[in-house]
Amino acid sequence: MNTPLFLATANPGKARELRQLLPSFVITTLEDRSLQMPEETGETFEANALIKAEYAQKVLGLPVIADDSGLAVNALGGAPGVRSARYIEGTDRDRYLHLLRELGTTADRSAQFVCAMAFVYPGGKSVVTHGICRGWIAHEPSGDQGFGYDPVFIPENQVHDGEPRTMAMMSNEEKNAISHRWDALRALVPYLEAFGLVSSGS
Ligand code: ITT
Repeated sequence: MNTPLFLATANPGKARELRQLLPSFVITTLEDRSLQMPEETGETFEANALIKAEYAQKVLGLPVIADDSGLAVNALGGAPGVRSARYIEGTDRDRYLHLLRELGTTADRSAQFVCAMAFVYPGGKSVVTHGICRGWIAHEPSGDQGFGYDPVFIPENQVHDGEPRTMAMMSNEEKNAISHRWDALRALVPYLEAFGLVSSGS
C-alpha cells in the first residue's frame, strides 16, 4: 500500500525514526513542504501533538501524524518535560549538558522519555496515543547515534557486560524496538487500520 501520510515534524531525528517505523507509507515531512507551524502553547504533550497535527491536516488536507515528546526527570519534578526542546537556547548538546548540571550528583537519576502521538484524518477526526520508555540519566554523555537527549539516557535493561548503554549507543533498530515513539505508534496502529490506512499484514 502506498498511502500518503504527512509527518508534522521539523526534527530530522524524529522524521527518520518515524519513516523507519512506518515503511508502508509515502511520507512527506516539513523538510519537503514549507509550512509555518503554530507555536506549541499547550501544557501537555497531548495538547501540543494535537496543535501540530490539526494545523497541518487543515492546511494540507492529508492524513497527518505529529508527535510531541520529551524527557521527564523525576528528581527535577518532571522537567524538562513538555519544554524539552526549549529547555535552554542552543543545541541538543547544550540542553543535555545543562540537564546534567541541573541534576549534579543527585542519587535519584530515574527518568522517562514520553511521547504523545496525534493522528488527524481528513474530516478532522483525531486520536492521540501515548508511549513511554523508562530509564536513568547517565553521569556523562556517551554515544553518537540518535538525537536529542539520547547520549545521556540509559533505557531500562540496557546493561551489557556490566556497562550501561545510553540510547545514543544503540543502533536505530535497537532504539526503535524499545522507544517511547514506537510504544505510541504501536497503540496507534489499530486506529490506522480502522481508517483503512494499514492492513494487519503490512
Ligand atoms: P517538532 O515539534 O517539529 O516535531 P521538536 O524537536 O521541537 O520537533 P518536540 O517539541 O516534541 O519536538 O520536542 C521534543 C524534545 O524532546 C526535543 O528536545 C528532542 O530532542 C527531545 N526528544 C524527543 N524524543 C527524543 C528521543 O527519542 N531521543 C532523544 N531526545 C528526544
